[in-house]
Amino acid sequence: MPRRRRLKGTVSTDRTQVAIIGAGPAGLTLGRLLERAGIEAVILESRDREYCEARVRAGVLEQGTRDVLIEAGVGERLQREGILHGGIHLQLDAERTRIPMQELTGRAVTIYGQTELVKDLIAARVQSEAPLVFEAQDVGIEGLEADQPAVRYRHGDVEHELRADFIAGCDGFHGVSRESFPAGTQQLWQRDYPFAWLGILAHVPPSTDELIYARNARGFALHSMRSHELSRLYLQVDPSEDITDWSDARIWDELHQRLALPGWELEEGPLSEKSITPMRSFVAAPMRHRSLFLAGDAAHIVPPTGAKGLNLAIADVVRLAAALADHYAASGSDAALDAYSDGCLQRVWRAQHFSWWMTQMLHVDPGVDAYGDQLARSQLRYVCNSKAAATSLAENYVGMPFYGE
Ligand code: RFL
Ligand code: PHB
Repeated sequence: MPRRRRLKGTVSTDRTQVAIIGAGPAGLTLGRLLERAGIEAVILESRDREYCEARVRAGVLEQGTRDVLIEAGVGERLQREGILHGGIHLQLDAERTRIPMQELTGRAVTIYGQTELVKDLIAARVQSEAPLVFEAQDVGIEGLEADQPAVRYRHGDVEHELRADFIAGCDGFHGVSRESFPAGTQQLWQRDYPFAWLGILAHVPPSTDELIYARNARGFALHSMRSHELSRLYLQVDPSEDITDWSDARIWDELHQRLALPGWELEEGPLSEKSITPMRSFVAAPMRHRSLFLAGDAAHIVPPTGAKGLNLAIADVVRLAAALADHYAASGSDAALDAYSDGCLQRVWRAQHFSWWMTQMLHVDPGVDAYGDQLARSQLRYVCNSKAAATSLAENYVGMPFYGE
């Protein structure tokens, strides 16, 4: 735990119904859903607004996620600028196959950057003047065991104590909320992968209509996009790679080799973002301890190959908001709060399996023997050639119906 600096005498005490830690997709969406339900909440975020709005991460929204955002009144730009995709391309060596997801499942995904989504949610909260504190420092949770939960933080020179009925830990994988569970109250599952993703944003129209997930002997590559003008591409690299060793020319050369297809050209453009992200699977359960509820990356991480992380975060908070609404309703039932963790975890484990499965099928694992390599290639070929296998992939990719749908 970080040491809290006590400042001479200035402790400001506030009260709210739900204290939300973290203004990522989970915290901001929860704040919005609670606001619509007439439940008070304060969102505390350690970073500044510019940083939160600039973080480049996810880009694929499940239909359930899209529907929730529209329903919550923050989907206006998403509907205007988001690009609906009814399929993805899977490529093995120089063979590319379209998986017609919408045809197979009746559902589609929307391409819309997490950055844009976060901007929309922040703008909506600022407009409604609901409390959102950026640069909240040394955030810590107290009073859980005594059922008098409070979040302590420092803002500028003032120490704050925010008392709440409930605390929502939406502070991502490196946040403080999960650490506030007493020792021994959570079970953890984790798997690290022997590869990472090098991601770029390229200012060039995408060379493809729909995403391309490609595997060849050199490794995995993904051609995604953010708009009709902006491409997002990824390369599988060793986790020990240093981004400074990857010149723009080297990245494009590798992308050309991994995405190569006779008669198809990958267009190059200037890069504005370049980073390497390690890949990990992680689950912490239960997702609740007394009045503290975890949501999103604070409780679970998936490798991005299945495009599930952001969508899981939204699915969690939809369930949490509904459960809190039940609690505060005149009838006052806590059944949904009690069922929160188990309910979330069913979806979480499905997404865990799907993300792992996509990852091992599409990446070249340096630790796997030649036999294992052939199994992964055979699985990919099967998905490309069997309607039953393709339907299973598509059903997971577009996402299961949301709670309450
Ligand atoms: P976030 O987004 O990490 O937000 C947590 C927020 O909490 C703040 N925070 C604190 N605030 C106060 N006090 C503290 N002590 C705090 N500690 C942290 C942080 O500053 C931050 O603002 O978690 P959240 O809201 O759960 O959202 C999860 C998603 O961001 C994540 O799952 C996705 O980005 C994962 N992901 C993808 N998900 C998809 O569904 N589709 C995709 O296509 C997809 N692509 C991706 C991805 C993640 C990637 N990276 C970089 C890991 C692609 C990549 C490359
Ligand atoms: C992205 O556009 O950032 C993206 C798309 C699909 C994935 C992961 C990331 O599976």
